[in-house]
Amino acid sequence: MAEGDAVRVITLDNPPVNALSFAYCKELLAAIEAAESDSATRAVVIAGANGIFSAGADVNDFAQEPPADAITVRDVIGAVERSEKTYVAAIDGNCLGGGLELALACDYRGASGRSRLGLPEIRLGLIPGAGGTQRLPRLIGARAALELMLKGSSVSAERAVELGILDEITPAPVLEAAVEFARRVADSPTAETPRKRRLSAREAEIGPGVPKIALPYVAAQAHKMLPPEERGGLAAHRLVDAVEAAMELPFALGVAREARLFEELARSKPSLALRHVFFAERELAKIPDIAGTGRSDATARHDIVSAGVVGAGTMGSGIAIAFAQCGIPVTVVDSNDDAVDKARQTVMGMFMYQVQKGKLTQEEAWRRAQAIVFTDDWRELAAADVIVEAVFEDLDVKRDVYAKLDGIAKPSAILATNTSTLDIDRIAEATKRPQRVLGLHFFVPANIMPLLEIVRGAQTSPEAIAFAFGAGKTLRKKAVLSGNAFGFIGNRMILDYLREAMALAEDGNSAARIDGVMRDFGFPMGPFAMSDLSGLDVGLHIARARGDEGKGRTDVLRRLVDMGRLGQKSMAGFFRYDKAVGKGREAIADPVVDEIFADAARSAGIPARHADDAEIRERLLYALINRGAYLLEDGVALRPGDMDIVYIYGYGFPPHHGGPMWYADEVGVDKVYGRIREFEAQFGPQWKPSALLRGVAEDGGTLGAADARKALSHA
Ligand code: 3H9
Repeated sequence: MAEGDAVRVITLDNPPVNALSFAYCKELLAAIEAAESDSATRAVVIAGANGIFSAGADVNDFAQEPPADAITVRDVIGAVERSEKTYVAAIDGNCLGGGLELALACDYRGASGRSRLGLPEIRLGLIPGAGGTQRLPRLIGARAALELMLKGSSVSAERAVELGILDEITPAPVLEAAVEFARRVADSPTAETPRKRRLSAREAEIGPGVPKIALPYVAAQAHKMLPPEERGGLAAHRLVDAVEAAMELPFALGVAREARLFEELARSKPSLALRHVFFAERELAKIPDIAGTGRSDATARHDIVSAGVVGAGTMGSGIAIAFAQCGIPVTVVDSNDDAVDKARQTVMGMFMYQVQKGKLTQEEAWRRAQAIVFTDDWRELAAADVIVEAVFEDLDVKRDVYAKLDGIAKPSAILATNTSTLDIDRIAEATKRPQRVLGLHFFVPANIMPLLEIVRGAQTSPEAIAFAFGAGKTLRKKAVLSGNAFGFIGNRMILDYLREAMALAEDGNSAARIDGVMRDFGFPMGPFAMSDLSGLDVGLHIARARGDEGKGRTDVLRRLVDMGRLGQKSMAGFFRYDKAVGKGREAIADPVVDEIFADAARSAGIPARHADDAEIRERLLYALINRGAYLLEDGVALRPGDMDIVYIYGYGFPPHHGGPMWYADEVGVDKVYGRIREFEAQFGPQWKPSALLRGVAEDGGTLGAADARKALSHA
């Protein structure tokens, strides 16, 4: 199947994911040109090595201006488009972004049943930029194409056939079947299987039964449903523009329009931020001093056969569901019958809800619920590979649990605590195997929130950390390593953020306004609504654990808790809630709370002081950044990107701003540092800037590029 053969196979082979980098596209173009110049070749099959068709263009290439002579995926696709030979895409595995765009330029597309296809560019703040926005609407209609590209998620081969993206699911081996098919088409084309089927030659339709005249209306509707450009919607709006071009313009002009929009987006701040998030996620599991972490090794180590959970409270049942929904049987130990009854209901309720939503079949829901066994017999934990303790947040209670587990768990088991405030080392001391003790800090609700902090104690072994990353992968969580320090990464940083929110409210700026400013920045909720959601009693408990209660400027938090205003769960906290408004989840401003702040401020002698929106935003975000820099300095966090992932997946930080540490770089570390110095002078020592931040600011550098030790040596 090489030179001289009627069907030539070109295999995409650029490990690990056959990314279509400039360098690789040069090779690919040469292979296509060789096929084109071989008169014996009548058909070309494009397939992929490495278990994947292609993950699309190489995202690293967008970081810099392409060299003038760069060969891009557009050039490769252009060559396929111009060819008079038959091109067949033989897809086996993921076929994404530029990879799918290449397949769309082929005349036929077949894929194995395990394949997944999609145009995920929107997740990188981009639009498909190699003809995808022009060919897909011509293939499946503008409406369906837009829906797929706006979601950015991939679809199964089966769904791709239904949508009309694929011609068929090809029986294995895909390549042989594709070669056979290509030979048949090249030798004896029919009306149904002609030699050429260029999508560029077709007209795009909106969708079945929708006349083309409705285009302006459909486009206006689509724009209306999207978030504003400045709040994360930039690429989505450009995508609608590109699809409109597919409907209105001849193919060549549409493709040129798409390319212009793509290049503009590739340089936009949201896309830079989202590409940072993409790579930061892939860095998470790479722990420099731990063999067995990182991509290939971590995947080899997540073989959890069974899990255990101690404590059937909200957290314990959420963690049990998280394991069960990933197919891992789990034993939950609790001797409190009421707690177990409630947990059983929670578990059934959760799986039934998924059935109602059409996400699970009745049988699957039943099977998953059956995978969770409740018992009061601790010995049933003996076989578990990992046991997560989720009992009351009290050191003595937890130490007792660990002493007991030590006598029951098998020697290889990982003993994980879900504490959010306690010292892992003090907990580990209660066992004879501190090297197998670590923190697995889940976020509420544990079965839904995608973040998991893995907390490394002083004696936690590298193997235990590698195992925990494997467990994170199994649980489909973004797992981030944290040092053993109060609040770990996420909660430690949030304390500074909440400190500033409280101080601003004590100055007479309303909670509703402060929350509104942060929502405008892109958070789904502001600091006060977030506190209401997690529970003011929980906040007070953390303040007490830290010995902070009474150290703040006022006692507003305690007053609210004393009044029974515990947050959303009691229908009142910093806001009030009404079952008739947003199902009881919508925060409604409450003048009573403004009065409590005013009264507490009067008692503490705090004068009223208006802060404008910019100050509110800066104080909250720069508090996060300064604390984040301290955590880097102290080695609690490994990389700025790790903290960005914690904030995006755990606290709703808007991804198009890249996370707090990326945002510092976007604003300019010198500027952030300058404002922090001003806040220090104006508000006090809580604003003392981190030495790392100072070093980076003085160097004129970025946190992303900073070597913490180098920057510190300046300080
Ligand atoms: C595009 O196509 C633009 C065009 O429309 C227009 C152009 C003009 N580039 O995720 P993994 C690396 S935009 C560079 O751990 P998995 C990744 O960093 C692109 N590198 O594996 C990692 O490196 P390392 C649109 C990439 O099995 C390694 O590959 N396409 C790319 O869990 C393994 O990745 C996308 O957005 C890339 N495109 O998941 C698809 N993709 O080992 C993005 C991966 O050094 N990719 N890498 O850490 C994915 O969704 C997943 O990587 C995939 C595999 C599902 C493919």
